[in-house]
Amino acid sequence: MKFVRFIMKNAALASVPKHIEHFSKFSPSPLSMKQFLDFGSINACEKTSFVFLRQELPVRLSNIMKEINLLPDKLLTTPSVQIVQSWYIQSLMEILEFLDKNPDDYKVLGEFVDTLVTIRNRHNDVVPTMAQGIIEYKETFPQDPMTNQNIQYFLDRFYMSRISIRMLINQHTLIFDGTLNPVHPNTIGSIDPHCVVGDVVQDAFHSAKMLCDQYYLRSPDMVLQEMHGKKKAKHPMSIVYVPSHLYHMLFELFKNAMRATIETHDNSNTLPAIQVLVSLGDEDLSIKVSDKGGGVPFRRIENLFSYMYSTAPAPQIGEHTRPPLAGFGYGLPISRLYAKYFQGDLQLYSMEGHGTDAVIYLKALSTDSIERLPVYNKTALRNYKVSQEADDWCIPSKEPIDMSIYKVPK
Ligand code: P4A
Repeated sequence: MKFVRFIMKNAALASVPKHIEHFSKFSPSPLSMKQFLDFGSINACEKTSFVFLRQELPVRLSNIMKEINLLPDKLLTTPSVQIVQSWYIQSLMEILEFLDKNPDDYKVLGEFVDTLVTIRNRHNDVVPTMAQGIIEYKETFPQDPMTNQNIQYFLDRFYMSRISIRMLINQHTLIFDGTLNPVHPNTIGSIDPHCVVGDVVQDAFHSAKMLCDQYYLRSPDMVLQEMHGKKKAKHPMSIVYVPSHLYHMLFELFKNAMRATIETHDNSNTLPAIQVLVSLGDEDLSIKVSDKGGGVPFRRIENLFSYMYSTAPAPQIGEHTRPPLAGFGYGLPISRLYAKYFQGDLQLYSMEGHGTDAVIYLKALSTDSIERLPVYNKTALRNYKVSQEADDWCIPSKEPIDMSIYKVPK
């Protein structure tokens, strides 16, 4: 019996490349907020969602697995990246099991929910494990041509794919686990059709403030202003959105703003407040978080979003560790992906010597909030070819050249 199971398992494993080939030929299907809400409406059909997901999840998994396979061997063969890849293979195999099952059998639908929960848990630590892979690669090949740019390109697409797959899994498991959400009865899965932006701003601010007080024994206040055109907003502004995504972004921005504010005013008794402006237009709902924390030189802004530059080895036990407000890790790049996931963005406008404005742009209309998904194709493939060629912009020389040698004698 054990032997038969061994053979079966290996037969399934051997057929994985063939399935990846097949499913990666399909483009992922981006869903709109409306489609997400329809899956969770009164006449929501678990069977429809099941039939959609047993196709769509293999498509999204296979598209990104093709890109994992394009990583240079030196990164792909690190122990950590190998583990992550094995999780993707295992999860793909588990979903493929449902392709020949009967959608009208309620037991099949129940097993599918259980499988999705197992898969979600398996992938919980993908972000720190990939980060460890980057560390292993940097340690083994300190000066390899695989550039910051290549790693940035891959991880932005890889983490965006992961956000989207977890969104699909969360929606299905939350809506069809047979219970109502007792804490948030009006949410549909993880989506709040009336997500009150000001409330999420307050929540995220207060969490960051608690951390800040704990470590610095002080914290700046916040002033919140909501605008609708030229008028002050009468009603609290709301959008159709995933509150946990918005909270994640705001929490990150508040931690950064507080750290910068405290570190630049450490010999002052007062701290300038963090100003938040929520502005609703016809197309965008924008949230600006402004601080007077001294800002960052323009040259360094890109580094704040870089996976490579923000991947530092974990502090050894006993070693001095940075406070949790440091905003280390992947806070900003992942926050920007959350904003981009539903067609928004997150940008920093900093003025060195003064402070930083961080702006989250979201779509005001749910009809514009459509998933932004990576697709594996020839254009993507081109971005994995590591160029050995020289840059097409000059390297600025530090020493000005001696112009006198060009002087023409009179
Ligand atoms: N000034 N301004 C910011 C930072 C500094 C800042 C900062 C020193 C740099 C790194 C960091 C956290 C803060 C800010 C708001 C932001 C981002 C950066 O949204 O005031 O952690 C890596």
